[in-house]
Amino acid sequence: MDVRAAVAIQAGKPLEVMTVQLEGPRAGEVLVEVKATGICHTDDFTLSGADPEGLFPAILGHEGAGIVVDVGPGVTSVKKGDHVIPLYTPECRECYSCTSRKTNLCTSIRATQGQGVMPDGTSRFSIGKDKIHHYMGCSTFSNYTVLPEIALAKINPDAPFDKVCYIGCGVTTGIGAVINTAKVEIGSTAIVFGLGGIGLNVLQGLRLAGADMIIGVDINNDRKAWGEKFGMTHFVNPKDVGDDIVPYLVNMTKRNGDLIGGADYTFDCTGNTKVMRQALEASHRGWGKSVIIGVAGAGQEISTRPFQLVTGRNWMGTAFGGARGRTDVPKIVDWYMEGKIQIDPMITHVMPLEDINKGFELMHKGESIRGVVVY
Ligand code: NAD
Ligand code: AHE
Ligand code: ZN
Repeated sequence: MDVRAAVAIQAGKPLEVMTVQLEGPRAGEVLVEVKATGICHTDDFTLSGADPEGLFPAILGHEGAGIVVDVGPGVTSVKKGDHVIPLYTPECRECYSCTSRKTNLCTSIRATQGQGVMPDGTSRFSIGKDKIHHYMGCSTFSNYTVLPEIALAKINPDAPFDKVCYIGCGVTTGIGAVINTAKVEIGSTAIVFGLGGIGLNVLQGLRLAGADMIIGVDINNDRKAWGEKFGMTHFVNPKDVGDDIVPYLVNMTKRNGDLIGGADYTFDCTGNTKVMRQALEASHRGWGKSVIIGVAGAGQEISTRPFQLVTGRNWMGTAFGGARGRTDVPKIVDWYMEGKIQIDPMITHVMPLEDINKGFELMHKGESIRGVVVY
């Protein structure tokens, strides 16, 4: 069938909106009409050429919501008409990783996902005779896409697509990093570096978890007001602090006669490796947990003095907030429907597919929190 898609033809170039061909679902696969998709910083990262796994041409987008329109042979968990959220971290419930119960990182189709193809090694997207790569197993910058059934979470049909698409990445990543990965307790102190589409959701996760002191750090002063909306108690702009923000934050988090200082939990939501180091070193000696959420470009590495770890700080990371998509995503949609979490205010811009490059420009200028394409 002919579908409308924004195609990443080449790294560093704007997406090109065009008609491409999509083949129907094969065994174990599902055809989804995408109704809305968020634009995540990771789409921009891959489009920039910094992603070691970046392939071109490709149809990017991994933060969608839509309706099942057809299923291939053998599909049992979803049917025509179901409302679904595509999962870039699938949940097969059978592989070594899923059955370990130690991780959300299902490995059953990770290899082909990274190669931009379906689990059988072929692509469903093409322009004429030329193949177009899938992206993160989702390709939601197309009004129709095909996914394996293990990569679809069935959700409440009353949930609005243009809001809950954000649960396909940003909301789940931010809240999940707090609840599933860091396991923050009531009364904790926390520092969130980077108050964008992910960091604000870390803030709302911290508020849900009952953290006391929640410090937000961002180089964009406009993010102070945003942070305050989602539970931030203090804001720091590193540009106002001078050379080294770490001692400043460590001092700020001293409480109850503590002579050392440092936050119980810190989160990097910038993708900047220098910030990741600051986040680790601003966590508390002896027990601090520092969670890397940001994605860093090809060739970049993190460093710190090993003494930081010897003295009990824990450096960890999270993908999709540690969420098991088919199990957890429907619950997060319900939290939204019940008013337990907020999404609407963070969706600052809504646009048709034709304007998707404007969504990327707004992100670059720091003007949007989440841009959402509605089909
Ligand atoms: P965003 O562009 O909306 O927000 C980034 C924020 O960081 C901005 O507010 C920016 O001003 C701030 N910032 C930039 N440099 C900074 C610095 N030196 N110090 C303090 N603040 C700084 O991006 P986003 O959508 O929130 O994504 C954030 C990161 O998380 C990206 O790297 C993205 O690729 C990654 N991500 C990871 C996962 C995961 O599963 N691990 C999921 C989604 C996104
Ligand atoms: N392909 C990159 C890494 C990109 C990355 O870290 N992706 C995150 C999700 S970001 C969503 O916005 C993730 O889930 N990673 C786990 C995985 O298996 O990809 C690289 O560096 O090669
Ligand atoms: Zn994302």
